[in-house]
Amino acid sequence: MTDSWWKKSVVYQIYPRSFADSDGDGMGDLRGIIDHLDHLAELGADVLWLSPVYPSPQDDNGYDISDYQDIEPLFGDLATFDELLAGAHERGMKIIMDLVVNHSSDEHPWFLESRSSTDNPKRDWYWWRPARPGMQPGTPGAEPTNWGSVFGGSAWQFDEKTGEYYLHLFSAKQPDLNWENPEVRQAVYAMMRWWLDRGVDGFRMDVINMISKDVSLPDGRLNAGSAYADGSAAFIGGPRLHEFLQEMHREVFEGRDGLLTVGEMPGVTVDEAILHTDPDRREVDMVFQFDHVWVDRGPDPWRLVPLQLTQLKAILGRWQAGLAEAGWNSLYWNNHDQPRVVSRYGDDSPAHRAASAKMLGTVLHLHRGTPYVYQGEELGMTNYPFGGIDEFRDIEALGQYRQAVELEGRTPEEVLTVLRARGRDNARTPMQWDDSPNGGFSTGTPWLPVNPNHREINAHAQRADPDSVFHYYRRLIELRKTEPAVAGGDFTMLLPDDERLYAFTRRLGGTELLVIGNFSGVEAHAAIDGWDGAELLLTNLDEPRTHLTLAPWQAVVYRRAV
Ligand code: TEU
Repeated sequence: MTDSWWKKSVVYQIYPRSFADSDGDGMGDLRGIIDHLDHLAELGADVLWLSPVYPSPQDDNGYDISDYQDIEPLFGDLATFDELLAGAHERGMKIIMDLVVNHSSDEHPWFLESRSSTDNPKRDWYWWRPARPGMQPGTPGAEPTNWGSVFGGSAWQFDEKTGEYYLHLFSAKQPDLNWENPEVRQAVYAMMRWWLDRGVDGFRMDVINMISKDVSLPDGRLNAGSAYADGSAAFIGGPRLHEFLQEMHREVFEGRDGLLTVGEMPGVTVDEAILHTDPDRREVDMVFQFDHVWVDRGPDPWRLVPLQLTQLKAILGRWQAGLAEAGWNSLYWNNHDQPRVVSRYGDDSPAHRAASAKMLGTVLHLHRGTPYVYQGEELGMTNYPFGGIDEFRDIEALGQYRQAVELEGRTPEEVLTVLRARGRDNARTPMQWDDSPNGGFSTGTPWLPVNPNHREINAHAQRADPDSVFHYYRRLIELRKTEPAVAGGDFTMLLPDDERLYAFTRRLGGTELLVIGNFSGVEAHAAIDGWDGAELLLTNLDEPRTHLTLAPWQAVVYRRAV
């Protein structure tokens, strides 16, 4: 791919069920997105990424797909999809689809056939295995491996009908597709071409670094206190991953221009990411790595670890340096799986919420890479005040809670403390459009409650306020279009040992930018020389009174000629 327009672009992620409900059933839909395209165009988004909109039993909110070539009736139909695509294109925005092909739904016709008998032609499209030798099939411990699923419990589901187990790294309703089988791969490529022919502009590829597995399926290491093992060594960055991605590129993307591909890759290393994103290797344009959102995760999954800024800088600095020559970074704080960043790495109290949201946006967008904005991030939306487990809807929260409390002897309170801070439903409460009872999201009963703070934090109020997080994000995105060093400059980290200030420079030709963010509630001075008299391009608060002394949660971007 020679054409790298996406280096100058910003992607906006839409989680359709929580974005805007046009028909009052409490669930967002495609018409709701069409109704709000102007909000996205005004913000300056170049690309919209839609989380899955395909027919699905909704066990994992659409990441369990039962038909890859249609639209979920709750969301609309293909005609409405075409209208959405045209509406986005008219406004100069592209649309990329979520591609979920590590697994399908157990209700997909492929799986229904596969499970029907051991000699069905599609049997081998999924991972079927007999019980552990010498054990009674279907009894505890007889699973083919000791792997746990991401959502709690075993990664294997026993199927009475044929007496074998199938692999599901996620929910039992998400059986893993067997990419070793060339028919599976060709079926996926044909489906991808069908969407591109329809006019979509690329794909975000769900857990794409899990599609190649070590076919010997070895047991994983069991950590003390956990009921199941982590099997990921056998399926993260597996033996044929590069081969499969290169084949996909040849079969699907070769000869097509103007597209964007981003592979979601939990656990990917910098070295692997260089190989995946080096344009000469023809795999994907960029990957989502996870190191910087796992920085506040300790060895014990049910204990919160506070953010240590020096670690965050070490991680992101390593990614910046690693992909400086070949490859390209994606940049994100938020998505539908992460808690709200202002509550996580910022300060969501009324005094500092807006400033810290703007500071976090500044630091992220000024790194080298393509920034992603998750719906509501441009408003500084916060985590939801969850009470008990009955208020969560996410299959991950519910499954992990069950395993931790019922099998591993954790107390409900310790598990809830972590779910409230880190649970995925924090990202999934409805978009806050205005101060009306359901935040303008729906006239019915929202599938997940709207955050009560929508009365203060909403798009309507922020569009009217030039000082809002929304207008700040708009200016930040605009800066990428007007200052070439934002997209193209090289990156140098400064002050790596400072626990409060995140500081770096970007340089392109004769222009250098200095970016500093104060990740704390106290004033802090940056001991950096040579910036007297530099032009202040952007700040989220008043101009610093003293040179390079930042107020709590302040961000500054300076420019100088070099
Ligand atoms: O997420 C992949 C993934 O690794 C998640 O398990 C994530 O790390 C975790 O949920 C964080 O708490 C993708 C999708 O983004 C997610 O929504 C799906 O549930 C998952 O794949 C299965 O399709």
